[in-house]
Amino acid sequence: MALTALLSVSDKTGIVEFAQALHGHGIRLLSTGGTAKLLAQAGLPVTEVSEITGFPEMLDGRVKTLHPRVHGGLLARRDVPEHMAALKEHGIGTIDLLIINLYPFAKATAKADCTLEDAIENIDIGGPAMLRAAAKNWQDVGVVIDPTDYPQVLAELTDSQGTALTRKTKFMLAKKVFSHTAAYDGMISNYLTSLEAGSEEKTAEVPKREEYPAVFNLQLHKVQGMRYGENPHQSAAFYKEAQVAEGLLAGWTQIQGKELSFNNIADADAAWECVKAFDVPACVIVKHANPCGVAVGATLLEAYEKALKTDPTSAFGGIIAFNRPLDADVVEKINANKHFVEVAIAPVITPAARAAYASKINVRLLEVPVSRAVNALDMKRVGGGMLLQSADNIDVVGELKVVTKVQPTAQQMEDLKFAWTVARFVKSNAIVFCKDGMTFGVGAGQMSRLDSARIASIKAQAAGLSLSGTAVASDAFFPFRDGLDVVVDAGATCVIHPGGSMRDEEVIAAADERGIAMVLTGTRHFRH
Ligand code: 93A
Repeated sequence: MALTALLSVSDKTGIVEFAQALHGHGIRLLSTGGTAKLLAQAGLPVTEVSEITGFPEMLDGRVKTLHPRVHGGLLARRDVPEHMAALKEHGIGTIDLLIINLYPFAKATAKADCTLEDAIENIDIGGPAMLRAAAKNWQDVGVVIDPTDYPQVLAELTDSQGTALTRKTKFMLAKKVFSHTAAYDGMISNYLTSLEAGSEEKTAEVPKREEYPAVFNLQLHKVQGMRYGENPHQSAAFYKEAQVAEGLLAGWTQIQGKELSFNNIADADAAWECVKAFDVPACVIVKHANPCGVAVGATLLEAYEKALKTDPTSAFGGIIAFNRPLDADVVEKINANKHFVEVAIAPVITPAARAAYASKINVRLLEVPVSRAVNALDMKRVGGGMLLQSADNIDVVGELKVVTKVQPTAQQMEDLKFAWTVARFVKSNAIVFCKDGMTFGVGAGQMSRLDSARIASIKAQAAGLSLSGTAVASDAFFPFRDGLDVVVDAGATCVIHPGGSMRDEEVIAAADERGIAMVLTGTRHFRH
């Protein structure tokens, strides 16, 4: 028997072509007002839902499809004789395919002048009800919420001469529906709960959405459960932003190795975000979310060898990221160094590099498409919830101001910019010694800036590196001159930091007294 499809879409892109193809397979078309009109204009035979229900669309379209003749046709189990008998008794036909997209709530509320009334009218009721009904009855109804599924659906209808979708596809489509309706309701709830008490009457005072659109539109989808969390006794799951365009999770491909762990993903993200910040071949080695070696070079091999020198002890068992295609020469060097890494990431891993890594079955190899686009959001876990903010994406080297008598040389300026870029990816308080496109000492995550400075120089010494003539970046201002004295004592000859302390003058005077160059960025890069 011929199938029946109900089409009801707000975004009508591609719907005529899709309906034409359905019609070509002998499928009967049912539709709501606006969609039906469009299909009829295209010459398609279409039955309006109102003809079936015997009710006109009413209440400004608020009630179009909320009727037993629609929901009975979607929800009846074809394998339960009583269900089919009930349909027959009431003259209800089955609906076998449902094609829907909902009122554009996100789009409407993203507009700066959206009033509460506009928002409310953009809450779809009948659409989600039909979607949920069809998805609940997924074994009998194919339900399409995502236009990118149109080709697959049509291909299966072609294969079956317009009679059926595969069970696998129907289940996949149903899962998408519940993710979609959950996110849709989440969005409505986020919007309403964000309104100040009383602002429901004074819609003009509703907070401006354009100031935090990404935060406001946050939608998460569960990708999978994980074997465990940060520690083996913690349970964990892995979620992805629904509209993620950029970042580690946007499109990685795992080439080899065990399943990525919770810590692997967190560290891989830190390494990837840092290595992406460089325009020239770069290598970043991360351990416990902090870079323990960052370098640039004429080639990736040079960058790797330099990055490893910073802290070879910590680099063992770390995560390594590259911003250029990874070839066999680098992998062979990593292997020759007996440098075990948990994860290696690059935009491309060449066949030769894969072959060179093939015997190291525990190393997880990730290919991640590189893009200059930046993550929109940063989230932090706190007891009972999370904090959301726009990501720290500010241009790393904006306006720089030299404040000392000594001017930095061109080479020093290069080193300072490199150090400042790295400091953004080091947990606060961050002190980073650099020279010649390489980190020489990284002090991370200390409660006092002075201790970060001390640790960075101790680590450089332990790695056998001389800090003489290095450039130092500090992620926030020096509150006192003591931190500055530590880095100059260690050998630094120029320093970059945001400035902005009450004691800037005292710190600048100390820099002049010590005869070093100091550059202020005006931008702080705390990272917790
Ligand atoms: O106002 S509703 O919540 N009431 C309904 O009964 C209903 N049925 C379908 N909105 C309803 N829809 C939605 O109308 C669909 O989800 C779709 O977004 C839109 C399509 O309307 P039209 O075909 O008239 O353009």
